Parts: sequence; structure tokens; C-alpha cells
Amino acid sequence: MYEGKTVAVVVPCYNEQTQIGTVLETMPDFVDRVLVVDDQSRDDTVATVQRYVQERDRAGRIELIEHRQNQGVGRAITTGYERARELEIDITAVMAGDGQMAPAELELLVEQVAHGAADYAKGNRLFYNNAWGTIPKHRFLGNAFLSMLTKVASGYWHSVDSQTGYTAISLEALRLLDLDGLYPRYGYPNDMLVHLNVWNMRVVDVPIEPVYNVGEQSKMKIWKVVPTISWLIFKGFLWRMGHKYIIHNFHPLVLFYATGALSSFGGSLLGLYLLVHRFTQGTPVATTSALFSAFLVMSGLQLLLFGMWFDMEDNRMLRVLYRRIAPERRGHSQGLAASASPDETLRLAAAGGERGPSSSSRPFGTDD
Ligand SMILES: Nc1nc2c(ncn2[C@@H]2O[C@H](COP(=O)(O)OP(=O)(O)O)[C@@H](O)[C@H]2O)c(=O)[nH]1
Ligand SMILES: [Mg+2]
Repeated sequence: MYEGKTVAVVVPCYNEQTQIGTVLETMPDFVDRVLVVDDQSRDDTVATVQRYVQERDRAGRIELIEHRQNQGVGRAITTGYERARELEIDITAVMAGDGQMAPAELELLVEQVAHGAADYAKGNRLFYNNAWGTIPKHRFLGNAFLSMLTKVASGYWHSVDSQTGYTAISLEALRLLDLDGLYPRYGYPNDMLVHLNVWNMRVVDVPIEPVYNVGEQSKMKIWKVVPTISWLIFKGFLWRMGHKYIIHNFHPLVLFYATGALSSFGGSLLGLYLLVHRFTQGTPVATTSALFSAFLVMSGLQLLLFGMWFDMEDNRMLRVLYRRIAPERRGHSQGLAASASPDETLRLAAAGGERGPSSSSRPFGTDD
């Protein structure tokens, strides 16, 4: 229990026989349920968990769930979420089974949800003290790139490190989300943010320590995953526009985005055509044609920027800026975490509004 709220941790794992023992061993005491979801690991992961349960899990808090066939890390998290929802657990966190998530930091995420400051708290490793020096460069850059795209797609413009799996979510959010509709593999956290936004959930980024070289072996092939997730993010953006700003509600920002994209894309194509024509045929380009192309590109970019601006304003209520809620319990500050009283935190984090997909149609928020 954490502050009177029940807490579960979903631990997706695949081939983590060397790591999973430590993850279970170091699980914080306030966690009531540990939902380990195995996906047909080919090593001894399942046996290791079973042995641990028999020998060490006296409180009976570990539950092992086994998929009949490998369905991906996203689907494994969904399975854990479904179980937590069934058990009516107040707060459900996710920690990887490879030991890359510092257990001492779980509280930082859980407290945000427990105090109602946010519906979804996610780790942010990119702002941690020496993140650039700790995270392998190609992973840092890939993550930064996907984080930029995810900002646009999800409407959580304040959020970075879209790829972290270290999160905590409220029961209310779990009940609203269409868990089966979430992407089953590595793009899961990106898709999750898109879905959360459509349901007007408040999201906070919690600075956490990037952990590497603890014996983990990533199963992710970064060069394969980045294009796949980029495409997923693009589809997520269109899905969010359609659901949030056309079906559930209407907001002209959709028109700004659509006409902006058409105009800048059409203008660029025309400009390219004129250039190619100029060099292959040798005939000069008519001034009116060149001006028309430039006009399309410039007005298109302006429309896109207005679309973004409206999007940011509409989502302002869902942005929660991070503040520690109970710094005295841990006795030290964490990364960029600034301490604040609970009242102050809640005030800063305040993001009222009813729940539901259509409640955020406020083109010009006034909460700041
Ligand atoms: N259940 C399940 N877990 C997976 C699968 N792929 C990866 N994982 C787990 O998800 C967590 C994160 O995966 P990892 O490959 O370490 O990703 P990275 O830390 O972002 O490089 C680890 O605990 C993995 O064991 C899968 O297909 N099924
Ligand atoms: Mg890992």
C-alpha cells in the first residue's frame, strides 16, 4: 500500500533468467502485487520466477502470467494491466524484467498518481544529470528523435523520453483505455500516450536515472525499430486528430493541420517540378509559377504552426509539470526534481476538467 492506495507492478519479461531474480528481490515493500508476464522465454526465466515464489515470496505477492505464444512487450503489459484492473488495484506501475529500472525511484512515479497530481506518470531519462554520457549515443539520439515525433502525435508537448517503460497509471485511466487497441510491441509507450491524450489524461514526466550495464541485454534492434515506430507514431497522430478533434469533439486545428500539410507538400512538389524543368529543358521558370510555389509553401508552414499552437493550447490542461510531492520521505532530491509542498504541487499540477474524450475543447486555455 502506498498512502492508502494499492499498488501493482507489471514486469514484462522475455529471456531474463539472469536479471529477473534481482528485480523481484529489490521490489519496494509498498508494492502489493507483482505481475510477472512471461512471453515464452526460451531460457530459465519461468523456472527462476517459480523458484523465487516458492522459496522467497512469503507474502504471496508475486503472480506469474504466461502467454501461450510470444506477443511482444506491449501486449505483455496489457495483460498485466488487465489483471490489475480485474483486481481493482489503485495504481499500476511497469518495471522491466532486466533490472534497468531503479527500484528506489518507483515511489517518485507512484506518488504522482497516488496524490492525484497526474493520471499517468512516466520516467524521463533524457534530462537526468549525465544522461548523454550514460545512455549509449545511438539510443539517446533514436529516443530523442522518437520523442520529438511523439510530442506532435500525442499532444503531450512537454513530455520527452517517449521510449521509457518506467510508468505508473491510475485505475481510472486503465478503466477508460481500450487496452486491446494498443500496439503490442516496442512502440507501445508511444501509442499509449496517443490514447491517453484522446481520453484527456494528465501526464507528468518524472526525471529518473538511466540504468545501463547491469547485465541487461536489449532485445530491441534500434535500426529496425525506429522506422517502424515512426510510422506507428504518424498513424497515431492521424488517429488522435480523427478521434479527438472530429469524432468526439470538433476543433478547427484539424483543418489547420490538414490544409497546412496539403499546401506545403503541394508547394514543395511544384517547386521541385519547376526546378527540374528549368534544368532539364533549359527554359526559364515563369515568375508567377515560382511565386505561386513559394506562396503555397509559406502559407502551408504558417497553417501548420497555427495547428500546433492550437493543439498546445487545447492540451495545456493535461500538462503536469513535475514537482516532488513528499521529498522528506527519501531525504534527497532526484535529478531535476524540485521540492515543493503537496499543496503547491497540486496547485502546479492542477488540471481539472471532467473525464472523457471530448472535455478538452478549449482552444485557449487559461490555467497558467
Ligand atoms: N513479455 C515480454 N517481454 C518482453 C518482450 N520483449 C522484451 N521484453 C521485456 O521488456 C523489457 C524491456 O525490453 P528491452 O529489450 O530491455 O528494451 P530496452 O530496455 O528498451 O532496450 C525487458 O524486461 C524485456 O525482458 C516480449 O516479447 N515479451
Ligand atoms: Mg532493457
